[in-house]
Amino acid sequence: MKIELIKGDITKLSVGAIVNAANTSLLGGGGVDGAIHRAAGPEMQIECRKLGGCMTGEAKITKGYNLPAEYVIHTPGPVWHGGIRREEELLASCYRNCLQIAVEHHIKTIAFPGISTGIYGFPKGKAASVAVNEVNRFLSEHSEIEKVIFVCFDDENLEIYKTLI
Ligand code: AR6
Repeated sequence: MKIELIKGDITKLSVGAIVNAANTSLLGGGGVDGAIHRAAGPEMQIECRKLGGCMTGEAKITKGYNLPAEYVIHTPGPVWHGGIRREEELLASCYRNCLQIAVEHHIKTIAFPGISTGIYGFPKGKAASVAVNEVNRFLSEHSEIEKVIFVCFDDENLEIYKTLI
């Protein structure tokens, strides 16, 4: 099985890359984004500033600096508007683009938080099924990635993912 499920703090993981549920400025914020920037240290924000932001559904990579992870892949997920603004499609594109960047950087292990399921209000069940479907689809077409870890911060998300995997 290439997919693993864990409960915990993504900033503690010693993996090739962790994914940051960012905003389009890429300059940091609350939630997992704040935690990742705090743990990585100020140098990561300096690198982020040079990236010129990122569109929703796309992704950009930086080094991990003081994090145990080698890289951070930053992706702004969609804000949930009730499902009428292509939110599911945009969320799927976040997962796909992060995995594509990982392949391009020869990253073998990548850990995802529940992108958009906090401050951005995406329903957790819908978001988890988009995440699992998109990751499965990508892994079936690309053998380079050895492990994808879904990191659940709370029990509710953990239970949702358990039923899907
Ligand atoms: N490790 C793993 N997961 C976490 C952690 C952590 N340390 N902290 C929170 N989560 P959110 P969004 C989970 O709000 O909804 C920021 O201000 C959390 O429980 O971090 O994509 C950005 O700058 C939830 O399931 O991201 C944007 O403005 C998931 O991570 C905006 O928030 C995502 O919650 C992005 O909102």
